[in-house]
Amino acid sequence: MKTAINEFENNILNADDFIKPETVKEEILSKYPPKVARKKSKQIIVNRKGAENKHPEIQANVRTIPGIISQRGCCYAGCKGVVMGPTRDIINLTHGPIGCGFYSWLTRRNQTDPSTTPDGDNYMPYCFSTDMQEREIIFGGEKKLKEAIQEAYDIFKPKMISVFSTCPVGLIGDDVHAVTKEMEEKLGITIFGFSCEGYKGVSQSAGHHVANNGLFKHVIGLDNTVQEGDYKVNLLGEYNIGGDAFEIERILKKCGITIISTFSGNSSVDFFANSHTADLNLIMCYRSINYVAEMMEKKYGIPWFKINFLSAEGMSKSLRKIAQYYGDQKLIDRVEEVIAEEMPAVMKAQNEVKPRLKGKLAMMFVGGSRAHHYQEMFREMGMISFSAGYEFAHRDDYEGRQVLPNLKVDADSRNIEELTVKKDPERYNPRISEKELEEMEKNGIKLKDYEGMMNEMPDGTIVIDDISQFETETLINTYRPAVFCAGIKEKYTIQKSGIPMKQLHSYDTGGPYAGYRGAINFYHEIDRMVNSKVWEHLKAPWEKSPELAAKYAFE
Ligand code: CFM
Repeated sequence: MKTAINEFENNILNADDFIKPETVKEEILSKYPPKVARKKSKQIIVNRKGAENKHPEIQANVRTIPGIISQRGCCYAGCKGVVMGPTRDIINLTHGPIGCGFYSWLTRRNQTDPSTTPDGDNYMPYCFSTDMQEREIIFGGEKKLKEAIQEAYDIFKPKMISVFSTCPVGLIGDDVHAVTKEMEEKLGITIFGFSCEGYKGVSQSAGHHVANNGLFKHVIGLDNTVQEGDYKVNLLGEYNIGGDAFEIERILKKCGITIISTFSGNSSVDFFANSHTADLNLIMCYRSINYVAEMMEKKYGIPWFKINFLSAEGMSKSLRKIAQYYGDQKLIDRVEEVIAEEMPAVMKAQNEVKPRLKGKLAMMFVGGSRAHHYQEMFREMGMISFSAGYEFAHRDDYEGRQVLPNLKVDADSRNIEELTVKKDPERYNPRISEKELEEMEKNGIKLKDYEGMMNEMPDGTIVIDDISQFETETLINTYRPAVFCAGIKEKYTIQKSGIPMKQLHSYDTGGPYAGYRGAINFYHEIDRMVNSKVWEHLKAPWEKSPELAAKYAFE
């Protein structure tokens, strides 16, 4: 389908006939009741740099207005599904009604390869739940929880069990921590609980934080074995959706970089337990796991920096940053060799798709990091990320970490425990000195920093936090983008309006999209979707050229 947008070239945002985003914002707000409009106006931002070259402030991580259809999930989803879910050899037991366990079971395409750990344990194909009934809601569910832990232990003999609290558990006051402690003593394996009741916080983001705290308190640091390897890193916030982590592992290995642990794609709790022995933490998804990075730095002295392995350019930049960090000529040379080996195939694919995609618009509304990470990928195809937003990100994900000191801590955030972390008396070992750190900053290697999404988007783009169904439809109908990226809840309404829709959560059935081979996959996928003939057939033949036309008598 030929859309108005297709006529615009790269500089579309400055074209005279391009509908001004300010107009669209006004149009959206005019449909809301005044109170809602006031709140929403702070979440719909036209990204233009104003005075001091700063973009406007955005409101994020606040409650969704009741009645508005949002894309968000719950705290339990963030803790159990997102952070802990991809770990194959821990039994993740949902304490709650069966629906919570069932609908968080295998719905996220996080892949795993059990052959990479000697015991090959993999409980991910199973769904563990206490299947709470009215009985437990009235009389308490602790007894049933104890029995469930015992049963799981008897059948599987796992090395670790964790328990996730769902809404009713918090409401009736079951003490999962007392139960897990008692069972830990009884069974002699690591067992711990999460207070990740669905209603905590304002979205799944709260659950990430709860999961980070649990991992840090109960798992990280359990095994002090020092492994072989010249450059030992942890990969934080990579969940192996559609096999992304496999491709990243391939490339890092080729460069001679050892991954001690990935949190938590293709992971084992054995890797987590040992992760404090790494030299460096690389953060892929900042939103979901920055807490672990910060706490590991305080306790063990491991520095962190942000990388992005999505897009070929991102991959190369990140590899170079890692090599520069170590400053070892051997690694610097090896990284260049690997990039030179991988890039010809990437360029071939880019050159193939670019003429068909150049200047087209993409919109992406996903989670808390991908709406940013995929922009480079679209740029490589010549496309423009005109509108983007997160479901549950915080202001630092949009505007960068410099806003952190000004963040308001509201009642919903206060609900989530902040751990007090101190230097470990024996194991604290700062990997780099203050002087080296200064030296690195001078050379442009920024540690402990994230610039956020808005800084990397052109002027005149629209950024929307916690986008609603109505706002999505308005954007689509106004701009007719070449592709819209979001999740399953949005997929079919978008496709029905004639716009190709790519899921950036599950990747539909595709992937990997990370690394070099992933980028090639993604270019071809977008090209296939956007240039498919199917969109031409959206109107039935009789709608396009009616042979018979009728009028109502009153017309
Ligand atoms: Fe991080 Fe994620 Fe994301 Fe996320 Fe997610 Fe996901 Fe996501 Mo779906 S951890 S914030 S809670 S990158 S499940 S792998 S795709 S919303 S953008």
